[in-house]
Amino acid sequence: MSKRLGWTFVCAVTAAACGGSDTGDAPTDGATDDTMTVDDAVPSDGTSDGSTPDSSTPDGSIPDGATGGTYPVYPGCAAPATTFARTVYVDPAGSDTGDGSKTKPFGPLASALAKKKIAPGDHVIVLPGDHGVVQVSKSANPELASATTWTWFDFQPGATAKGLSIGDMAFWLVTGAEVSATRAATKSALYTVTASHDVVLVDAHLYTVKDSKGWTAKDWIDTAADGVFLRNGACLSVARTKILNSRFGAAILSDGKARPATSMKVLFQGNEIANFSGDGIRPIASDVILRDNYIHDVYVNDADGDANHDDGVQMWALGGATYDNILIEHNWVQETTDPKRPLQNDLQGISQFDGVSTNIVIRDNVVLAGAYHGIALYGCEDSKIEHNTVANPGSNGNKLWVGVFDLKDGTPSKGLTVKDNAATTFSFSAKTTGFVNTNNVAVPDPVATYTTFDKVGMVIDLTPKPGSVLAGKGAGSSLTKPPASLP
Ligand SMILES: [Ca+2]
Ligand SMILES: [Ca+2]
Repeated sequence: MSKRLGWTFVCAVTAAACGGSDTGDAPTDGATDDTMTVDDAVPSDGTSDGSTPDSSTPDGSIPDGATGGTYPVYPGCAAPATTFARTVYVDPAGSDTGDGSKTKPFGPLASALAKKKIAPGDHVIVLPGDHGVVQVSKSANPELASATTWTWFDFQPGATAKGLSIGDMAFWLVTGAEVSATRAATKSALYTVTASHDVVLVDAHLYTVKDSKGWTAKDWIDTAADGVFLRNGACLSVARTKILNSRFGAAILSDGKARPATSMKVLFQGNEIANFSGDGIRPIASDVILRDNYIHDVYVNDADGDANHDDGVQMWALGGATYDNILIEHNWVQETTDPKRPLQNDLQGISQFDGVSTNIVIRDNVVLAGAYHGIALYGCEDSKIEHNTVANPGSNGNKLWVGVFDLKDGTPSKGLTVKDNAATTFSFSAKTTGFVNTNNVAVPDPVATYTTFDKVGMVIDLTPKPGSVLAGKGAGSSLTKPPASLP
């Protein structure tokens, strides 16, 4: 394991490693994360947008649609099976001397796995009650590792687990899982998949606690578990899943440096990350789609003891890696839905500050946040930022930008298309090559521009008012109101 990977793993797992110092969010290979101060975040070459359009900018090769219907998967990946070789029942009140039938169910899922009661291709009906720490791994269950047919963990309402991890496996469908544990109790995230392919999680509920109202800053940093950790592997889906009261919502991490090793084919779609204290989603891999997610309510700032620079979505490419083909589409990122609650923090929206990624498409998102970087790419290539809306719903007066900057070593971004966005302001490095900058509309006064922009009640309708600077411009996101919360 390289030094970088070691850091990343530790950071994904251990709160203190990610937030204990001013550079706590920084990889150990010497590059920094987003640890710049707000002041030095402003590029020295200012806000010029005088670059000339370049029609050779690629239009991106990212496939548009998810497939698989009920259980969405990354384009080209296999849809989960709809028929299964056998149906078995697991029940916390059952017995491992049972035969797995409805009347004589096996014991809890963790126990049934340990006693090798589950076979490849099973439809496992997980009955209500606590099923313990559920771990499926090649080392513990070699009989499951070479599966060529789908196995289904079908959690029924009220069926819970204290952790769910899948390692070196293939063709796994998990639905309806309710997974809860504190940070100290999880070895990794609440849901962890490593070195596996074709693993689909849908309609899950992952949380540290259901109600974090009484949490202190320390609880947010040290007690909150990470939600999702996908490391290596391919064709991994997480959909319609609620991640509640977490430290880092989701991390998608390839240990590869270049294709094909970096390709993870992750679809992270229709999820809600509600109440988190670190970053919402970290896509650090090639071939990733983040779509239709609702990321909201970040907690604890530097003064509270958390030096993490919180981002809604943060990419990076370090240690010689280049990641490619990341689509961030139709997501809603909102720093807070309740300005009166304690432990607010200024959130950065969608960002890459370190290293070169290529073919990033950031399209049709809304970012309502207060830490300058509404959408910011540093040194990326052949990428697009289009039809996004960025605004500051807070009272700190920060002018949120959509920005394209140089790498920290001064290498400019190249092949960037930025068009049809609405933001408080725009900030583009004049060194950017192959730069297309069209129809980006500055919205200095969101209250005057949007139909409803109530910073007190946090009621938002981003439909442009008639006659406003944005009316009729065709710029900004198609999203006008926050998505509904998942149950
Ligand atoms: Ca924080
Ligand atoms: Ca961050």
